[in-house]
Amino acid sequence: MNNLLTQIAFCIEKGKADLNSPYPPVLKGENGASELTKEAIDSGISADQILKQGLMPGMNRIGERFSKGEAFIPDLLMSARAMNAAMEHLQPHFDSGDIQHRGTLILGTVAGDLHEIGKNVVRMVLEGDGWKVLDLGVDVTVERFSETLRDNPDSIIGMSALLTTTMGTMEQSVNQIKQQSPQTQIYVGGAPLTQEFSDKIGADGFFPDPHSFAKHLAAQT
Ligand code: B1M
Repeated sequence: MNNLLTQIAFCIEKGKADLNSPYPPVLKGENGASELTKEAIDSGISADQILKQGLMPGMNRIGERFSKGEAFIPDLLMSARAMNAAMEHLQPHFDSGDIQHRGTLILGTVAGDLHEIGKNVVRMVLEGDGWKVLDLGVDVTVERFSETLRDNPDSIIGMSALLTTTMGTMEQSVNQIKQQSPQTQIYVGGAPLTQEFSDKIGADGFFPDPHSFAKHLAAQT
C-alpha cells in the first residue's frame, strides 16, 4: 500500500488529528491525519482511495483493539477527531458541483446512537452524486425523521445504526414512518446490519457502503 496511506491509517488509529495535536505524545511535532490527507490529495491519490485504504483501515484497527480491551472510549474519540479532520479535505472532492439535485435525502443516525462518521461519509458521497442531503445528525428520534418528512414530502430517508442495540430503534422508526407514509423509501446502513435485517424490518434496502447506495439511487432516477 502507498506509504502515505499507511501513515494516514496510523494517525487515525493513534488519534493524531494534525500537526498541533499534542496526542499521542510520541508523535509530537509530526504531521497528523489532516496534513497527510492534504498531501495525499495533492499528490493525486483519489478521495475514494484515501477513504478506503487510509481512513477506514485506521478506524477498523482502533475498533478491533477496543473489542479486545486494548483501547478505550477516549482512544475512540481521538480517532474520530482525527478522522473528521481528514474528511474535511475529502469533502470538496466528493462534491460534484451539480445544482440540479436528483432528489432529497433525509439522513440521520437513529435514536440512542452517537456514531456519526459513517453517516457523514454517506452525506459526502451522496451530495457529491447530486443529492440534496438534510443531515439530522445523530440520536435522531422517529419524530424528527417524521417532521422533516412532513416538510419535505417527496424525500427518501437514510438511517444509520452502528450498535446492535439501536437496530431495534431503527426497526421501530421504520415501522412508524411506513405506517404514516407507506410510499416513502427508507434505506438503511451501518456495520452490524444485513440485507436480511432490512427485509425483516420492512426497509427498502440495505447498503454496506455509500457507493453502492449512490449507485442504486442513480439507477432509479
Ligand atoms: Co463505538 N462501537 N461505541 N464509538 N465505535 C463500535 C460501533 C463497536 C463495533 C466497537 C467494538 O466493540 N469493536 C461497538 C459496537 C458493538 C455492537 O453493538 N455490536 C461500539 C460500542 C460498543 C460503543 C459504546 C456502547 C461503547 C461504550 O460506551 N461502552 C458507545 C455507544 C455510544 C452510543 O452511540 N450511544 C460507543 C461510542 C463510540 C464513540 C462515541 C467513542 C465513537 C464515535 C465517535 C463519532 O462518531 N463521533 C465510537 C467509534 C469511533 C467506534 C468505532 C471504533 C468506529 C466507528 C466508525 O466511525 N467507523 C466502531 C468500531 C468499528 O466500526 N470498527 C465502534 C468508520 C465509519 C466510516 O464506518 O460507521 O461502519 P461505519 O460506516 C460505513 C458503513 O457502515 C456504511 O458506510 C460507511 C462508510 O463506508 N454506512 C452506511 C453507515 N451508515 C450507512 C447508511 C447507509 C448506507 C451505508 O444508508 C442509509
